[in-house]
Amino acid sequence: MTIHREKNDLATRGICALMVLLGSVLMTNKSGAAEQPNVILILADDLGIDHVGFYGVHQDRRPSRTPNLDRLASDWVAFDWAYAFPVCSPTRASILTGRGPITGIENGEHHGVTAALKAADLGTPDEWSLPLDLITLPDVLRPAGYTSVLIGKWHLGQTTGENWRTDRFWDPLLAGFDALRTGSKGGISTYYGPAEYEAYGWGNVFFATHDPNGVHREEYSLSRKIDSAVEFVNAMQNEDLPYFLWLSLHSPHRPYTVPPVHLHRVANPTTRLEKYHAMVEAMDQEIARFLEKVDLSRTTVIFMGDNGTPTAVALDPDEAKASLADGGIHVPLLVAGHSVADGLRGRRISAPVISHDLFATVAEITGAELPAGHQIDGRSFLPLLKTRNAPPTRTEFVVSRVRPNGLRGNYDRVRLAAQNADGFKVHWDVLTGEIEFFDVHGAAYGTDGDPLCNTNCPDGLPLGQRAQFDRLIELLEQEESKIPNSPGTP
Ligand SMILES: [Ca+2]
Repeated sequence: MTIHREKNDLATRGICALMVLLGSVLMTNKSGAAEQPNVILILADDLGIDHVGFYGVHQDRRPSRTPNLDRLASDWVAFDWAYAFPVCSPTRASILTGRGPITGIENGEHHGVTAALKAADLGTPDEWSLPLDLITLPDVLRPAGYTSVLIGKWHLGQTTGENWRTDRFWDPLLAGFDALRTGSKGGISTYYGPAEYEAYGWGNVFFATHDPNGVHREEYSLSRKIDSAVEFVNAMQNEDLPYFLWLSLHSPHRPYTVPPVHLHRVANPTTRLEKYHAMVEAMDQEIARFLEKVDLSRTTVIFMGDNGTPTAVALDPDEAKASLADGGIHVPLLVAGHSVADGLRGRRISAPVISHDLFATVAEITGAELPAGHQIDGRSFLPLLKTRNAPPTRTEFVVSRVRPNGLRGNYDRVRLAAQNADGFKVHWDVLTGEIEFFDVHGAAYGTDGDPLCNTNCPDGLPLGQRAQFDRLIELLEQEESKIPNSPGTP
């Protein structure tokens, strides 16, 4: 399935202000219906459940202060078992396409974003980007009348040509977004000042819609993105055309940097953990500032982390980003607003969900339809927001960690994990053959805990556990069989 997009001209994009861009977009989209809610996805970068207070993962270790998220959890719907991929880019690709990296459910198609695009490679043509022809969430939202806008981190594409300093990279406009504001191609090198704009050597190209004169002020990056989001929401509040806003925060990803003093209460933060505490608290406070401007009667808001907390600051370093251990993939997820039934506010959901479910969920919320025959892995969890005793929308899922990026062979890491709604989970290191079987729900909350068994475990398992193990192994073998040039022997 191929989708054709009009290629926006870089130079034109560079001199257009956002609302000019939006004006042309809105004229070409079909008339939006007033009952179609806006959708805002706030994605935190590198925030696992261990640093979000209300999850209470480590009773003996202090998480970051998140008073606003904690308060929202009592008024929003909070998911206790939400998962993502263990690093940035695969999670973002899964949200945008509704598919896991390996999938291959349709004629061998997959997005193949199996690892984070590297900073050093973001400008070189041999790194792997999200493929240009895949159908994205903004692609399916456009015919439903939606305008899609990205504020913040992208991390899914590099240049399409030879000269990475001047050629166009595989940017969000090529992925279907209608407009961009304050953000960056990948991570940022500093949270203060114009150096952010130089991250990965691509200058102010991405930011041209934010500041066409190229004059950048010294300010805190997080606050600048929140300012952009507030400005956008205010500009759209009198429109009857719906929008999808992806507010893709860089926070609290490294560099671990002390935020402005008015945004946190950490006294003299000096260690990485203390700075991370301050960054999470600042993010929590700035999200609250943004949400004050959002009309939840017309808008559905989703807040999620993109992967687990990094090793340097995780409360358990063995359960951290880049790992398929629970702490590497178990993320906060909160939903509120138009799509949540009144009787479900404050409810905790124990059904498992995974990042590519966001695609299907947002599509259902907005009334967007997939092109005929197009298949995705994600399943809409909207029923869980509408009905108190709705059954789980999925009972199992698979996550992966494969390097190098792109599913092109010569792998140095192929790790898969499958988990079910009962909390049973199998890790498989395909290159070494190591297999471990866990009861995640039975372990300390939010950790894998001790494995029930390893490598030769079926022999010693009780019958019920053995059935669970066998099913998870079956899922893993299916996933592994789809890896091009797979190194494994199922
Ligand atoms: Ca991340």
